[in-house]
Amino acid sequence: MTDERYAFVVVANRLPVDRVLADDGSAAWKQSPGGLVTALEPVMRQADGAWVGWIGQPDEHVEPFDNDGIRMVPLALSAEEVEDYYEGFSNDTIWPLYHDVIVQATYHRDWWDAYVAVNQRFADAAAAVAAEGATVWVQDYQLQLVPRMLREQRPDLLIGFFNHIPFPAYGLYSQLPWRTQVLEGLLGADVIGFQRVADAGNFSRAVRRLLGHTTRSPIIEVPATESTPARRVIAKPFPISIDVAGFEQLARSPQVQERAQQIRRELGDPKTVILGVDRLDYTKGIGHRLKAFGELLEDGRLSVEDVTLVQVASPSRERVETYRHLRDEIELTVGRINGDFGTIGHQAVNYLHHGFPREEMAALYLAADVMLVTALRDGMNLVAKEYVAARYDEDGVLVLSEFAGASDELRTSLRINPHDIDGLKDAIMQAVEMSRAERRKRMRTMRKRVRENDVAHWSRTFLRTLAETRDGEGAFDPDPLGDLEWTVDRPPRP
Ligand code: GDG
Repeated sequence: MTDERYAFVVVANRLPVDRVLADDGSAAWKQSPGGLVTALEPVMRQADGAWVGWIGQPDEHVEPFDNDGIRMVPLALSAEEVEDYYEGFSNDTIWPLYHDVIVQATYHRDWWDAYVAVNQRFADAAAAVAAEGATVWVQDYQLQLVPRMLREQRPDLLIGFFNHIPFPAYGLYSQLPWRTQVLEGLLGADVIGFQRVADAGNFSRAVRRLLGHTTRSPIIEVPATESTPARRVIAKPFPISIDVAGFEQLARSPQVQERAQQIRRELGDPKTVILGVDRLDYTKGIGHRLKAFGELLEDGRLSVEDVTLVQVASPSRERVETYRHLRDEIELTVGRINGDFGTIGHQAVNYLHHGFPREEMAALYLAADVMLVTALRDGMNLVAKEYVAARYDEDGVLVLSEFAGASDELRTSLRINPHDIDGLKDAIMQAVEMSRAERRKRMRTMRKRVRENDVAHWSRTFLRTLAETRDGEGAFDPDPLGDLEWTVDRPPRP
């Protein structure tokens, strides 16, 4: 490990970098894609802190290093741990359970044992690099036990936890064989952040019912034990966002604009380009979207001469069986639609199963008249916010599932229930036919909202709430947060 100590430490399953091999065979680091990285990276850069996380490859032992002003503290996982803790418990137990069991959650005691052991190692690694009284911010569902494990070793720390995915209703959560241990793990934090009001409510309800603690939103009273004093924990929503200004700047660059026009030309200059961008995940409702689009072609309400659907489905979790099935199912559906409705000159669905650079994503957003976000359940959905941030021309229509956290904020999108295929079809038609004046009005309102709540606002609000849970003034040193305007708009103490 390292002897250096940091006043601000992020703990996440993954480090925000991937190891790549340069042409000459030497190793280099490249920023990896994904919601969490996109959201936290700008904050870390400004805060000059340390980030504890897995390198992304099994059995890789790498010494801590600096990357673009962020201290990286890699944690090694064995192939077996990756299988049981990551692909197993995290992605095949917690992920489906927390996304309302869209697919069945799998419960294995071996996976749970690995989850406990790996969470302990993350907690140990964070404890080793955190300075006295440091702030430690633990991220996401893979590390729910870390807050308590960390507090047991280091009661001096200020501990935050943010859950990027939904927290399920009690009726579903109570399936989890280790439901009390997970709640107790999370309650080791001083502040537990969720995406939506409903998620925070579900969590508090589970705490009341399973542990019997008193809750008075947003406060949870954790009673004293033989060895620990009584504590107050805050559980409330902090809707995550993106680097709005950075994204808009990218979209405004001449190269991206040129590329957006080129994309439309390459698609054969259709009247309407519809776009979907998702990790290939069953939570994203890609199948529902394809069904609606296919039926619109079949009904003759849309024609392939006029409309093209571009679907980016970036590869995800390909070692988990459910994901392999999903890929087969989606690709079969795309093939059917193209076979049934395509012509020599016009493809109905342009399906892309690979990742793209950020510039290409921005160009796709600019090229798209209609953006489809049809998630069956989604913590937030940053793609929806990126589309809005990219549309500096105040054009484009966002069709947005009410089951994505983003729909709480983006209220002038066309909000849909993706299970209601007829409703989804009507919304797509409304989007395709919407007047320029109405598109502008709706987009303007959404742009105002995302500008007000960008990722800096998200992290600032969370960290300020965290700092204020500590008795007395100045217990947390705000200096590492530099330009984040730490002291503005202090809300009243809860
Ligand atoms: C989890 C929660 C929550 C995707 N493909 C490419 C690419 N991406 C980028 C998108 C976006 C991010 O990945 C995806 O973020 P989402 O929010 O849409 O979804 P999840 O990955 O499921 O994220 C989610 C999020 O955490 C944050 O809290 O919103 O609800 O599930 O930024 O642009 N980026 C690039 N190439 C790709 O091919 N460059």
